[in-house]
Amino acid sequence: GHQSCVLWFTGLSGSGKSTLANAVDEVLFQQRCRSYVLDGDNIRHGLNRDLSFGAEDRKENIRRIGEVAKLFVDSGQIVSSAFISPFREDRQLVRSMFAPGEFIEVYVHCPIQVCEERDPKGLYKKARKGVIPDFTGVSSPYEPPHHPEIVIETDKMSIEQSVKEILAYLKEKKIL
Ligand code: GGZ
Repeated sequence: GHQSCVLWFTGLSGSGKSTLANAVDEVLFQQRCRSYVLDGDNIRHGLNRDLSFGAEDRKENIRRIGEVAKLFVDSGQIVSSAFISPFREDRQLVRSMFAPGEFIEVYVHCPIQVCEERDPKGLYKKARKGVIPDFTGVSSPYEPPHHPEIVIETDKMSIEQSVKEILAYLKEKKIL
């Protein structure tokens, strides 16, 4: 058995949040943990399809995701949540919904220049042209966490190494 918790990945578009969350989920599955990933694919396209990228809607996006994460945690799972979640106050609100130690903020740090070079969906290019308004890091702010539990620098570390670091944290905290 294992404890339940939420791994709250936060960072810029293209920083590697979803990739990391899915890689962690994969290893947890192999270790017979009950684990689930929340990301744009299953939330932004479903439950939150009515929300835009304006500040108020991002706030509501994160609030709802926090509530969903809480349901999964109550059901005994390890939740990996991968959203930009650019505002400190919104992340703080989600943190306050959980018991101490249950909310683990993972700052997926990567210089914007590197995210922009990766640009897998061509979104930065569109944002620079002004085709996409309010784009995080270009025309909308990203507020980095002051005291994240874990920092992963995806321009310096492999996915494998990053996953190891996160798993080591979970073991150290006796979640695994
Ligand atoms: C930022 C945007 C925007 C704007 C569309 N700003 O790299 P992606 O494509 O796959 O991930 C980004 C995703 C961000 O959604 P989140 O729900 O994580 O954002 S937030 O937590 O701020 O609510 C990006 C795409 O949606 N996308 N427009 N304007 N990212």
